[in-house]
Amino acid sequence: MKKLVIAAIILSGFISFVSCETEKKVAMKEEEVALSGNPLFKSPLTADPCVLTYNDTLYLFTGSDLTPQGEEGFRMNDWYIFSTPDMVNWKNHGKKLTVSDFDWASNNAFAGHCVENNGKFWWYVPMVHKDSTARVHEGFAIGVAVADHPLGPYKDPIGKPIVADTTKNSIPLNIDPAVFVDDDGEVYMYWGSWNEVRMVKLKKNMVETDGPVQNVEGLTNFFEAPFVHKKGDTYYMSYAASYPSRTDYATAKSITGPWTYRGVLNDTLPNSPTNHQAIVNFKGNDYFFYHNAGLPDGGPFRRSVCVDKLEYDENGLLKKVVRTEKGVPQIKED
Ligand code: FUB
Repeated sequence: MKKLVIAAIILSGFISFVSCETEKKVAMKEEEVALSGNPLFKSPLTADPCVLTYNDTLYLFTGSDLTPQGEEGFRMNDWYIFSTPDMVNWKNHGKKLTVSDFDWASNNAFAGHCVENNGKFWWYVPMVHKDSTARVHEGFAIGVAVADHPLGPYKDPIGKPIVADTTKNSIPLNIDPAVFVDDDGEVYMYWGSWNEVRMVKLKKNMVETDGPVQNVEGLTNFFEAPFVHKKGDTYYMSYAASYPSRTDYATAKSITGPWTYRGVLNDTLPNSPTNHQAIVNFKGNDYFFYHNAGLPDGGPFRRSVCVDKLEYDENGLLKKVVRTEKGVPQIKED
């Protein structure tokens, strides 16, 4: 009997040791999942993300804040490209486009957008026009640079902007282009800031407008940074709403609207009045890119790009983004 009791005690000890070890292994496995972390990069300061996927790689295009700590106002001269195969291992390819690549531009490398079409990569960017006679309003104009690969080299193919202050029905601040190539091959550019948003069709050559600049209705609280993506039959227009800005969104059954307002997608940030979003599906996962001022020496003019998950509900509406410091998990491929 005594021997039996001793054996039972040893057995139960062994069982609890084994189950403890199993729990530890499960916990370790969870810990072992690598995460991107937010902000994504400690240096340089990055802002205004836009993203595209090509050949199993995600390319991230950003502006860069040069404003010294404690100073006010945007100082931005260049755009960078980063890439990743898995959301955790990022490569900084450096400055791939700069204001001086455009003969017509003088300064302020604000938020751009790069898209693939006709086997080329078209990087639309706003800057201030050099020519003071072209500056009817704030002087911003939107130009384009083209390349054969997402990493460039990029060249301005026309030597002039596509939309400027002098364009009929343009707005005081012609910034934040968002270009969308629709399934039927038609191309549209949205842009806007300071509560005004516009849309124009682009010709197949990607460098000229095709028809008049149109007003856009239905984007309640629109402030700036329009961005269009499509899932299934639905077009989603996300944008910076009010100021300081959060991100709101609207949906439509056509790229040209009408847009139905759907509410808040990302709340206002505690430390940056801008947050400029971009949305992408990469290897089956949906991502929401944005910037915050999350580095220790960050601020409204010293911003940093982050990424978190984007989720849809059962009706195809977007769930509010949950911002994290961990970022997103590494994509593991079998
Ligand atoms: O980065 C300069 C401007 O701030 C961008 O063009 C806006 O979208 C806002 O992020």
